[in-house]
Amino acid sequence: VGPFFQDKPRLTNMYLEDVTLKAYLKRIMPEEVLQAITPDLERFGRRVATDIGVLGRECELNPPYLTQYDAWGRRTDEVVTCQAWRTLHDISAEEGIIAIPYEREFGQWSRLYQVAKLHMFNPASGLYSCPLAMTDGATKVAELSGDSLLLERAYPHLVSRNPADFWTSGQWMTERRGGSDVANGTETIAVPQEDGTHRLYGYKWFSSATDADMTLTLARVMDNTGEVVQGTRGLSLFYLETRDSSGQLNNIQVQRLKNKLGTRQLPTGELLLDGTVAHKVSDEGRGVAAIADMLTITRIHNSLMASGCMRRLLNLARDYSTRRRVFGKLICEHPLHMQTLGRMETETRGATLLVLEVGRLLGLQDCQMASEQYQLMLRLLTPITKLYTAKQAVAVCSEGLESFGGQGYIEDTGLPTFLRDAQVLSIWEGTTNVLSHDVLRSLVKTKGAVLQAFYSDTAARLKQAVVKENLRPSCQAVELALHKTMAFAQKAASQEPAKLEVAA
Ligand code: MFK
Ligand code: FAD
Repeated sequence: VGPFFQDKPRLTNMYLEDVTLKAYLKRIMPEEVLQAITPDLERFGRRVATDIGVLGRECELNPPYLTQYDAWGRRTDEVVTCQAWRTLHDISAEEGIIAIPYEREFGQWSRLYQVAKLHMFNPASGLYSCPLAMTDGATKVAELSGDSLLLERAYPHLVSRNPADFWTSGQWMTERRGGSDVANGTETIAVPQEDGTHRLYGYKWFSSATDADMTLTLARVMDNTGEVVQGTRGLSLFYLETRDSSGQLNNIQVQRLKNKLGTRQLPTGELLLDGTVAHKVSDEGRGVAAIADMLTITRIHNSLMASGCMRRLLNLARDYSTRRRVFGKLICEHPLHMQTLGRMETETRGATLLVLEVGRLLGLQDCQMASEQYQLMLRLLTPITKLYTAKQAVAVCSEGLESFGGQGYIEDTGLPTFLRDAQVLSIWEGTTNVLSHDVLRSLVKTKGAVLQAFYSDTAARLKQAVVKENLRPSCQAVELALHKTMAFAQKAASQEPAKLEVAA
C-alpha cells in the first residue's frame, strides 16, 4: 500500500493573509481608526480559521430538523438546531457582528469595520451569517423607520452584545405565488384589531431564519368591508415576534423544513400564519419601499458571503498547492496551475474591493454623511455588486473545487459545501435578472443620475491615476467604457422602463 498520505490544506489567519482587505483598509481608513481595530481584526482572523470554522463545519454535519408533535400528540413545531449553531449565535453577539455599525464608536468607519469582519466570518459561520444578514437589515429598518415599538422593544436586543439578550430577525417576503413579484404574489392578509395590532393570515413559502426571535414581513391590510388592495400599493410592512412571553409560537405553524441543494445548516421552513399578532411598521401601501432598506443591507451581506467564500476557498487552494506533488514537483510549481489560481485571485480581489467600497458608502449613509453623489452610487452599486459577486462566487468555487482534484469532490473534506452554498447567492435576495431590473429601476427613478454619479466619481479617480501613477494606457479602455456608460445614462433620463430594458 505504501506509507504516503496527502497533507491536508490549512488556514492560519484570514486577516493577515488577506492582502486586498488589509491594503484597502490601510488606504481608506484614518490611521488611528485602523490602529484601534487591527488587534481585533487579527484576533478574529485567527478565530475564523480555527474555532469558528470548526463550529461552522459542525452545523453542516448536524443540520436542523423539525419536531412537529410531542409524545402526546400536541403540536409543538420545534426547530431543533445543533449546539454549534447556538454557540454561533452567542459568538455573533459577543463579537459585535451586528452591534459594531450601530454603536458607531468609529463613526462612518464602524460599518467598514463590521464589513471586514463579515467578509472573514461569513464563509466560516455555518451560515449563521444568514440570520445575521436579516438581523442587520431589521436593525437598519428600525433606525430608518423611527417606529417606536421597533426602536424601544426590538432594537436593544438586535444590537446587544450579550448572548442572553441578543435577538435575530427573519425576513418573510416570499410566498407561493411570488418571490420576485412580491407585489402581485403576496396573499397574506392583515386584519386590524381593536388594540391597534393586526392579525396575519397567510402562507410564507420560504423562511430561512425559522428559529429567529422576530421578523419583518409583508401583508395586505383588510378594510372594514373585507376588501384588500392588490398590487404594490396594497402591501404594508409588519413587525412580529415569533413567540409570546411564555414561549408559545405566535399562531405560527412550521409546516415543514425544506430539503435543499445547499444551505443545509439553515432551518429554511414554510410557515402558516393563522392569526399571528403583528405590528404595522410602514404607512399603509408603503411596504415594499420600507422593506427596501432591509434589502440593501441583506444584498450587501450576500456580496460579503460571495467575496468571503472565494477568499477562504482560494486560501485553502493556495496552501494545498504547496503540499500536493504531481509529475515530480509541487502543484504550485506548475505554471498552468498557478495561472488558474491567479485567475481566481483576480476575481476574488475584484469582488472584495467592490464590496468594501459599497461598505464605505453604507458607512457614510449610516452616519448621514453621504453626499448626494455617494447616496446615488450606493443605490446603483448595491444590486450590481450583489448580482455580479454571486455569479463570480459560483464560478470561483467551482474552479476552486477542481484545484483539489478528486478531493474537491469528496464530502469529508468540507470542500463541496462551498459550491452548493455559493449556488444560492444568485437566487435569494433577488435573482440576477430581478436585480438587473433593480439597476434599471434606480436609473429610471433618478433620471440617469445614478450613472452620472458613478461616472463623475470614476472619471475623477481615473484622472488621479493618470496624473499620479502614469497609468495612461490602462486607463484609456476604462475611459472608453465610461463614455459609453454616460451615453446610456443620458438615454435613461428620457426613456420608459420597458424601452430601457431593451436598450440595456
Ligand atoms: C450571508 C447571506 C446573506 C443573505 C441572506 C438572505 C437569506 C434569504 C432571504 C431572502 O431571500 S429574503 C427575500 C428577498 N426577496 C427579494 O429580494 C425580492 C426580489 N424582488 C424584488 O426585488 C422586486 O424588484 C420588488 C419586490 C422590489 C418589486 O416590487 P414592486 O412593488 O413591484 O416594485 P416597485 O413598484 O418598482 O417599487 C415599489 C417601491 O419600492 C418604489 O418606491 P416608490 O413607491 O417611492 O417609488 C421603489 O423605488 C422602491 N424600491 C424597490 N426596490 C428598491 C426600492 N427602493 C430602494 N432600493 C430598492 N432596491
Ligand atoms: P421566480 O420569481 O418564480 O423566478 C423564476 C425565474 O424567473 C428566475 O430565473 C428569475 O430570475 C426569473 N424572473 C422573475 N422575474 C423576472 C423578470 N421580471 N424578468 C426576467 N426574469 C425574471 N425568501 C424570503 O422571503 N425569506 C427567506 O428567508 C428566504 N430564504 C430562502 C432560502 C433559500 C435556500 C432559498 C433558495 C430561497 C429563499 N427565499 C427566501 C426565497 C427567495 O428570495 C426567492 O426564491 C427568490 O427571490 C426568487 O423568487 P421565486 O422563487 O419566486 O422565483
